[in-house]
Amino acid sequence: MSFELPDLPYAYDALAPYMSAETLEFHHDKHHLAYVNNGNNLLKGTEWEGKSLEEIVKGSFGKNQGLFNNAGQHYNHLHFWNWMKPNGGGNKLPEKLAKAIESDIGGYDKLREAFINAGVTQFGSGWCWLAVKDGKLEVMKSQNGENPLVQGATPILGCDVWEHSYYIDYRNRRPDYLAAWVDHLINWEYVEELFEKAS
Ligand code: MN3
Repeated sequence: MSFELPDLPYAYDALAPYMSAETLEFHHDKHHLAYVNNGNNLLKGTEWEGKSLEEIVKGSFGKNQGLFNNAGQHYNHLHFWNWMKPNGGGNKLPEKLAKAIESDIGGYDKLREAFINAGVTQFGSGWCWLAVKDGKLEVMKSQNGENPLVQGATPILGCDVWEHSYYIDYRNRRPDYLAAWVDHLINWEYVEELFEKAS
């Protein structure tokens, strides 16, 4: 199978004012498309041709850096578009997820603080995450195109802290972008769906 760029699950202007149409046009139509095209070119003739995206991401990590970068970012962005929705975010957690966050992280406020802190302290490009590892929820961060899959965990929520994700709307204010993202954009239903699959 080859990588394909999906349509956004909402209109380009649906996430404003927290994420502008201009940001989504660049981020989806140019950045994600480049990962798709580069990934397809680099996948050709490798042992991972015909494998699932997860298998490609895990298999190419540490073995084929170029392919991994693009496959990892394709995986991350496929989910990233679905981790957001209009009128999302805040403490509106589905029940099962709320219980797990309470017992594993200490509640929504602690999760919010730890998640934003992970994104703010990721030096340079990368991602911050909520992932399931050994049956427990954990906040993580990663550099560049890496994600919790290569740390033996399953990501259920992730925020892109590459500058291309926020510079048009927030300039250098990454903490403001992360706070707005958590408070207004997270699609908790999609997070719950991935949580159910992972646990
Ligand atoms: Mn990105």
